[in-house]
Amino acid sequence: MNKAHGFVMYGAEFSLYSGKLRSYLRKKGVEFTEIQPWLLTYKRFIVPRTGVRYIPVLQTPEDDVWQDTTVIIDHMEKRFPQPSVYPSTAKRRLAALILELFGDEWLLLPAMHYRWNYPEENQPFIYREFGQLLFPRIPAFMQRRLGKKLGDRFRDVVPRLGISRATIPALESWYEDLLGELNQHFRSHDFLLGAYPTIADFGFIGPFYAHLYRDPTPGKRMRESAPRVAAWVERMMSPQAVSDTPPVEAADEIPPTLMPVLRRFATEQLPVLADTARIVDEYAEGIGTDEVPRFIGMHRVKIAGVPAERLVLPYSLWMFQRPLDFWRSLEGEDRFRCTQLLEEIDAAGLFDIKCQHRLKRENNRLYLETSHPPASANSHLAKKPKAPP
Ligand SMILES: N[C@@H](CCC(=O)N[C@@H](CS)C(=O)NCC(=O)O)C(=O)O
Repeated sequence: MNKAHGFVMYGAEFSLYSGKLRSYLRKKGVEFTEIQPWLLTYKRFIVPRTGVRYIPVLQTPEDDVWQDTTVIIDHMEKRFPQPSVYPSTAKRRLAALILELFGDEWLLLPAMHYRWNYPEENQPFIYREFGQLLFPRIPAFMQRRLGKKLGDRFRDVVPRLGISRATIPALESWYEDLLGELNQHFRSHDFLLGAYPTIADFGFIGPFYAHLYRDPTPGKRMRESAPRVAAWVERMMSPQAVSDTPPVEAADEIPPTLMPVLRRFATEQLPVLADTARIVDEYAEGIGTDEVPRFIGMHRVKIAGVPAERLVLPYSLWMFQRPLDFWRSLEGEDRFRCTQLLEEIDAAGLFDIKCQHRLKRENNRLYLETSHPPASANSHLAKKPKAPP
């Protein structure tokens, strides 16, 4: 048990990335308190200390305040290295990094679709949750009204992710096939890469908990058609930590039942990442400023094989740099084995994407790596610790 008192997580049950962090802290056995941020917590603490309006946020006992689950997990891994969530062998580690990216950034599609496109069952539930979180002290009917106002901001993003009348049938059958593959996988394995959770599981649990398990419509479907996936969600969210003893890693092998899921990354997400890299490069060469915006226009992509228009998301590219950097750092036998893996999942051609302009994350914002954030970039962060309300 990683006993260090005083970690505080600001997060919500219905928030995708909060589920990822909560699961990580529990599996690592980190003791923490969770605070549900309401309106004033955002105003007085989250925004001044992080400069952005995202959850989850983790506050350390030393009063460092971190946002972004990937960054938080990497800080925590340095502090609590055992048992590591990063496999020590090359092929498994590459697969884990790819699957974190796939879970975080691509499984957002079914998550957002099922939450927002089944209004009768889901929306009263989710509007109430938004309202209760942000305005806990007002009457229920007002909570629902204000919760709707906030929820609709998320709902309005759905079509801009490429989820439309044209893509929905293919997206649903794609997701059902994925559920089937995972259900089959969890017949023989407790977690994605085998006997213990890795960063791959934490990438997947975000969309799979808050939206696909917990929201009424997709939750019912999952429990009925893929009960082993539902059982994995419950394992991932249970308070029980994994053992302190570092797991002895098996040979550097990927469970065969996981290969279809890795192929989905290669055929679906990878071409979108390649096009994002091209657009970020154009942006950097053109009028681009040092800070890279959250969205750079729209691009034509395919979703579940169907053409769609979608927002260009530079953050996904920042996440993609992780497996890419790891892959580029490899030599000899490790490089050979990972090349084989990429070939087996049909990713070899595209994986070595040219990212002429790398992205870096500073003060919770994205910048072109060749540039320096302006001196004023820190000025949006409060220096003095403030007590959360
Ligand atoms: N990639 C970030 C994303 C955080 C994020 O997008 N959080 C959502 C809730 S799950 C949020 O706060 N969104 C507010 C918004 O988009 O304005 C992470 O891993 O923490």
